[in-house]
Amino acid sequence: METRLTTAPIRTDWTRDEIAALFDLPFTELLFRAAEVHRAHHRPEEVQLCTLLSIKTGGCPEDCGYCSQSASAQSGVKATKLMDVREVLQKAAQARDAGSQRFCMGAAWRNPKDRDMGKIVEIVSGVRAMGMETCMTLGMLTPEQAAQLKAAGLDYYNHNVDSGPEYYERVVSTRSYEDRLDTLETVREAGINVCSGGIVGMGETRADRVGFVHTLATLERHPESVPVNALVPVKGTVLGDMLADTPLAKIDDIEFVRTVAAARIAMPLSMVRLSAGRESMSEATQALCFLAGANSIFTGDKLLTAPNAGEDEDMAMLARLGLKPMAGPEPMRAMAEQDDLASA
Ligand code: SAM
Ligand code: DTB
Ligand code: SF4
Repeated sequence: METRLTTAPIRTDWTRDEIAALFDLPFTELLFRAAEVHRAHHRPEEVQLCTLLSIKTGGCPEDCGYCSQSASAQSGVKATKLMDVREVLQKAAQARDAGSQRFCMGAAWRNPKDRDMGKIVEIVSGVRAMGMETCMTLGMLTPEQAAQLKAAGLDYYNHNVDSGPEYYERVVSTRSYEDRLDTLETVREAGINVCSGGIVGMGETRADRVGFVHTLATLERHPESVPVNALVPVKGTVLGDMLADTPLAKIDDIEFVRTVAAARIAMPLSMVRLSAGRESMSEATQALCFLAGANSIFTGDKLLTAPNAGEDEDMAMLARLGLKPMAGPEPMRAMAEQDDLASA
């Protein structure tokens, strides 16, 4: 099926009340509207398969309350050095051969050191030369580092806002929401596609989830990629332990699907990614996410440090749902369309 394009305007002037009104719709109505938007801009029968690799694990100086890789967590994750280029390229080749289109690499850094950039650049150009789409998430960037990544051919840079601004401050103390937005701007200015999303199920309120979608949907230009993660509760992290003690704080699946649907409606052209946390979701919930507009999943038996369903299980799920792995490029036309609208 060809991607259909509509002339509906892409709005960046959403109010919080408007986003809240989406969340408040009857669930079936919300899903119906999100599915309509999805069909207007994307190929709804396709799901992009992506693989994650942690190229530098653990020992991170930041104190993100959800993360197993923070040096302040007691998660048992062992800190490692930056992986060798050859080893990363081997993993990328394995992922490509298993059907992944996109390779996302993460480092547990507050920011990369300039001395690491040579290796990072080699990794980006190597993975790209294999015909895979590349995404990196390395923490805060200077404009010079962003320019180096762009020159190496990096397709996307991931840097999540994680939640609404108010809740963010309760989850991370070593940096501010503004710091996050500044890096997004640096990435945008370097001409790299922006990947920014967040985590639901951290004990935040509906208003925080509204704030999260609102932040992304009111950026001057929507992120081309919006990962929506369900918290993977890890023992020894602040949030993992808090949720273990107060299980009622766990988000319900319907609310997770609502967040995906609101993101889809507010950011019609973006790739909305059903990211971490699928291990604790039924196939029925995942199917609702696809109906609500999710375009992609992380496959392979590991996320960065947490376990994930393997390729075989995912291929079987897609077959049962009658969906297929995305074969061609992402609807880049959609991005070009956004460019046109921005310059109109
Ligand atoms: N250090 C870099 C940073 O924070 O931008 C990159 C790596 S960091 C692990 C990438 C993203 O993974 C975070 O922004 C967060 O949204 C997500 N993440 C980390 N731990 C998670 C967890 N336990 N459950 C769900 N998502 C998680
Ligand atoms: C994103 O939003 N989710 C991915 C990717 N971007 C880098 C990371 C998920 C991490 C899940 C927890 C873990 O494996 O440690
Ligand atoms: Fe470090 Fe990123 Fe984990 Fe925060 S989310 S502790 S910055 S690796």
